[in-house]
This record gives sequence, structure tokens and C-alpha cells, in this order.
Amino acid sequence: MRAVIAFCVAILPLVIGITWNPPEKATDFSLYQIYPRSYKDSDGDGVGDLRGIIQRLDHLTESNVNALWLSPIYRSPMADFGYDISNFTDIDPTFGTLKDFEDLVKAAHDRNLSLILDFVPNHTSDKHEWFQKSLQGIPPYDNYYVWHPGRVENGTRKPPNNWVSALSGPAWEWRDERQAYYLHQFIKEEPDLNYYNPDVRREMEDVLRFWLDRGIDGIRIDSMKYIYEDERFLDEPLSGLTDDPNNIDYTLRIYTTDQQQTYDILPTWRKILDEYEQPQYIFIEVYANTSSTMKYYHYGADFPFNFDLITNLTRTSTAADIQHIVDSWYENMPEDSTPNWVAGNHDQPRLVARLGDPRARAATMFALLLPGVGVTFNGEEIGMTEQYISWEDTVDPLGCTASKATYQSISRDPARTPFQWDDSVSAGFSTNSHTWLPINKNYKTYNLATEKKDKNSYYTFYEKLSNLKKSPYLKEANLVTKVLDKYVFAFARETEDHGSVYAVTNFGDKASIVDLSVFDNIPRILNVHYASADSKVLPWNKIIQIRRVILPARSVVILTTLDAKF
Ligand SMILES: *[C@@H]1O[C@H](CO)[C@@H](O)[C@H](O)[C@H]1NC(C)=O
Ligand SMILES: *[C@@H]1O[C@H](CO)[C@@H](O)[C@H](O)[C@H]1NC(C)=O
Ligand SMILES: *[C@@H]1O[C@H](CO)[C@@H](O)[C@H](O)[C@H]1NC(C)=O
Ligand SMILES: *[C@@H]1O[C@H](CO)[C@@H](O)[C@H](O)[C@H]1NC(C)=O
Ligand SMILES: *[C@@H]1O[C@H](CO)[C@@H](O)[C@H](O)[C@H]1NC(C)=O
Ligand SMILES: CC(=O)N[C@H]1CO[C@H](CO)[C@@H](O)[C@@H]1O
Ligand SMILES: [Ca+2]
Ligand SMILES: [Ca+2]
Repeated sequence: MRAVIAFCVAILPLVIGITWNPPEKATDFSLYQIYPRSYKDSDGDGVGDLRGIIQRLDHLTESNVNALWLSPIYRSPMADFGYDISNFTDIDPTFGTLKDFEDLVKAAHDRNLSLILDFVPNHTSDKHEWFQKSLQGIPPYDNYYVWHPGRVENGTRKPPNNWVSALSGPAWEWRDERQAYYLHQFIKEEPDLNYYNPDVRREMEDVLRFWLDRGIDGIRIDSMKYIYEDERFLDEPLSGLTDDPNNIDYTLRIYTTDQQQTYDILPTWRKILDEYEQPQYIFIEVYANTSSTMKYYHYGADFPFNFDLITNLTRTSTAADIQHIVDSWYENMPEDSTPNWVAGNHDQPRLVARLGDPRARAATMFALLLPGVGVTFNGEEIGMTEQYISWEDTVDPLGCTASKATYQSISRDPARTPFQWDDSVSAGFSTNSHTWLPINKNYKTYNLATEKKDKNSYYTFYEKLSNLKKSPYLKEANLVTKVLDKYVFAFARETEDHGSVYAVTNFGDKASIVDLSVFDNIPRILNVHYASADSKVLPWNKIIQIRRVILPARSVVILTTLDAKF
């Protein structure tokens, strides 16, 4: 009987990956987001503060961070934990004083760390003096916000149109004092400023100068796409996704987001920043489609944040999906500009909760080894997971406006729990055993001090990546991306004279054997710089043949050429 020979041929989509060369003056550094309430509490009240940040700047230096971005520290009633600002030129007492801030700027600069502030131009707190005066119709504040008398239908007064807040519910709130509605694109305690009013634009320019005079190195602009609204106040077309007029997805936001005036205001801010000697960065927070996002590069931003690792990378992503995520940014970005990769932030579930470990490590590897600025949200360098927060302990306004049955899928609290420094009281975050959000119960295992001693820990991995990232040779290295198997994606960073690094990840649930010789210029053998999986298969600091590399299920591997200078 003749033997039947079965051929098993893996058919891969024929996708040619990109080769990208960093521009001459490429900006390539590591940016770290601090959520001040949760980084370090210096005075034992259970909430993080500026002195706490100063005490723990060494962690940033050790982690090769170049710039820190602080979520809002301004005076605020904390209805939205600082994004509701009642005084743009003062520090909230929770966080400290202006003197503490000045000390922080100095301490950061002493360590060559740039300090970026969150600039929140779209709205103020309803407790802001401007809004209180606007409410009473006192000039010139009467026109600082977006007021509208609404429309009367069959004798009943109704909001001017069908606009929905970006956090759900109507975007309009009635005030008897003014006999009018005001617009709030976020919570009702956050009335939108009226940017058609030149007085408002001037006030916000003064706010920028106030902080620039105190030595900051740039701004991260919050909720940029919401700044201007169409002045005709027309109904937005319905999306058809839901019949609920209070649902976030009820309308297509063509009159409340991405207005041309929103782009046009950016160069006016750029001009102010450029009046200062030290280089000033502008980063933009925007979740929008590719063309609307990329457009910010042309209006004076260093970059709009790239959230594709958050919005598009999932546990089931294929290698082709991942290659698309990576290639798209470089392909769509204007020439000679700065790419960037954001792995997480305070509005998203924790990276490890989203992807599981070790797929999360792949995302961290992308953020730090792909060319450009890599952004880390505090806690993600130690792989912090999400803590269950009871309904009673929930404080996020988004969670609180939901019901006991639904809050868990909406609340951002689980991703905001205090940083886990060590295994002492409150994970070394505070001397107080009661903290503003509960400490994650797993802190005895997952904390910076313990992880530093464990070669397989998340932090050890992060440290290795950050050491590679800081190398001047890697900053000049090109980028080549490849799909090696259905779930195996790899990219190379190649230099001419200083060696190369190959980053490989298997997102699949099965082991895969791949041939790395699809990379041109690759030598026959490479050093295993790091492997997340079984050390018997890929022992660290051992040499392997590139033609048959075994990648266990869900694994991350970093390989370097023997001549690598990083
Ligand atoms: C903001 O705070 C500063 C410093 O406390 C104060 O001088 C200023 O008047 C305040 N501005 C407003 C609008 O409340
Ligand atoms: C300070 O950091 C910048 C990049 O953030 C780097 O270019 C410069 O060499 C650093 N200076 C020192 C003294 O480390
Ligand atoms: C207003 O009244 C008219 C006539 O009674 C009716 O046809 C219409 O549906 C009403 N509109 C609303 C919005 O209730
Ligand atoms: C992206 O969004 C803008 C503004 O909302 C819209 O004008 C444009 O058509 C969209 N582009 C694509 C490709 O969907
Ligand atoms: C992200 O996913 C959306 C929806 O599937 C898709 O249209 C888009 O091309 C993806 N973007 C990237 C950069 O992968
Ligand atoms: C990522 C981010 O900063 N999101 C903020 C956007 O703005 C709203 C309102 O200011 C905040 O609630 C979000 O936290
Ligand atoms: Ca404190
Ligand atoms: Ca607005």
C-alpha cells in the first residue's frame, strides 16, 4: 500500500511589511504618565501628592524615563478627579502648593526629566469663578460659556438639539438663573467654554504663560476634538446604533467634534510655547479616525497620541492585524514627524487586564522598541492588574452614574488604584491604611521592590526594554515588520554598524516554529536577550539558530545580533 503523504502548508496572507527609517532629527524617548492621586502619598492622608512625586523621581530615572506627564493637579472640586478645574493657575491643596510645584520642576530638571502638564481647555468646573459669574449674567463672563435658550415645542421647553454628552446623557443642562441651557460635552459639572469668545481664548493663553513661566516643558491637551462646536446648533444625524437618546452612540458627532476651528486654534498655542527658550512639547489626546488624528501633526502638535495598541490590539489579534496596527502609523504619519505608542492610560482597563500576561508584555515591547515616543501609564511597568472595587467604594463619576448592576464595566477606578511600591502597609504608597481607592490585594506579590529581585517579573522585562530604548544606536535603527505565522509577528530594528535587535511575539494559543531568515541581512545565529517563556526552550544569553525558532504559545522573545552595541 502506498503511503499517503500529507502536506501541511501554512498559508500566510501575502503582506509585505514596511521598512521605515527614522528622520534625521527623530524624537525618540520614553514618556511616563503619572496619575497624581495614585503615585505616592507623602503626608499620610491616603491621596497621592506632589511631594510624593518628588520623593519617587528616582524610580523614573532608574526606568530610563525622559519626560513625565502629570494628570491634572489644578484646583478642583474633584467631581471628575481634577479634569473639572475651578482655578487653572492654582494647585489643589490635595496635591500641595505652588511652592511644591516649583520644587518638583527643579527636582525633575536636576534629573534631566522634562515635565509636561495636562492642559484641559474644553471646560471648567461649574465651581469656577467664571462660571459662577456667567450664571449671574455678569459681563464679560456672561459669554464665557455656551448658553442657549433651547426650543419651545407645544409649550414645553426643550434643549436646543439632540447632542449627547461624551459620557452619556444630554449635553445640555438648564439653569433657572440664566433661563437658559449650558453645554457640557462631559459631566454636567464641566461646562464647555465658548471659544468663539476672544476673551476666553485670551484667558487660556494666559493660563499657558502662567505655567510656561514656571518652567514646564510642554503640554498634553485633553479632549482636544471637543473644543469647538458648530454654532448653528443643529441636530446631529442619528447613528442608527441605538434608539436611546441618552446613549453615547446615539448621534454621529459631526457638529460637536473635529471642527476646523479646533485645528486652527492649535497654532496660536504653538506660537506661545515657542516664545520660550527650552523646547516645548505638545501632545494631543484624541480618539478619532486616522485622517482627523493625523491632521494635528500639521497644526503644530509634536504628535497626537497613538491609541491603536489600546483600541485595536486584542487577545485574538492575528499577526496580520498586529502588522497593520504597526505599519499604519508610520505609513499615515506626515514625513519627518514623531511617531508614538501608548500602551495604556487612566481611562482604559489595565494593560494586563485587557490582554493578559504575557500578551501584555508584547504591547509593552511595542511601546518601547518601536521607533518614536513610548508612553507608559504609571503601574504598567510593574504589570499592575485590576482590583475589584465594590459599588460602595466606587468614586469614578462614570461608575457612579451607572447602576450597581452595570458600574463594573464602566468604572475607571480599577485601573487607578495606588502604585504598589513594596509589601509594607498600603503597598508603600501611604502610611495610612485607608487610601482613596483600595490597594490591590495582590500587592505582596506584585510590587516594585519584589519585582526588582525576580528575573521573570514584569518590571525586570520593562527595565530591559527601557535599557534598549535609551541606546542612541537604537534610536537611529530602521524598522522592518514581518508576519511569520498566523499569530507570529516580528519586527527588526537594524543598524549598519552597531548590530540589530529582533522582537518576536506569538499571540496564538499554540506553539509555533518560525524561520527568521525572511529578514534580509539577518545573521545565522542570534543571542537570546529575553524570552518570556520556558527557559529550557529559549535560554537567556544563549545562542540560537534563526532557521528554526520555537515560540511557545503566548510568548515574547527579544533576540540581538552578537555584535549588538546595546
Ligand atoms: C486662582 O488662584 C490664584 C492663586 O491662589 C488667585 O490669585 C486667582 O485669583 C485665582 N483665580 C481665579 C479665577 O479664581
Ligand atoms: C537629557 O535628556 C535628553 C533627552 O531627553 C538627552 O538628549 C540629553 O543628552 C540628556 N542630557 C543628559 C546630561 O543626560
Ligand atoms: C405638538 O402638537 C402637535 C399638534 O397637537 C402634534 O402634532 C405634535 O406631534 C406635537 N409635537 C410634539 C413634539 O409633541
Ligand atoms: C474622519 O472624520 C472626519 C471628521 O469627523 C470626517 O470628515 C471624515 O470623512 C472621516 N474620514 C473617514 C475616512 O472616515
Ligand atoms: C482598527 O480597527 C478598525 C475596526 O476594525 C479598523 O477599521 C482599523 O483599520 C484598525 N486600525 C488599525 C491601525 O489597525
Ligand atoms: C485620557 C483622558 O485624559 N481622558 C479624560 C478626557 O477628558 C475627560 C473630561 O475632561 C476626563 O474625564 C477623561 O479622564
Ligand atoms: Ca497626600
Ligand atoms: Ca467644547
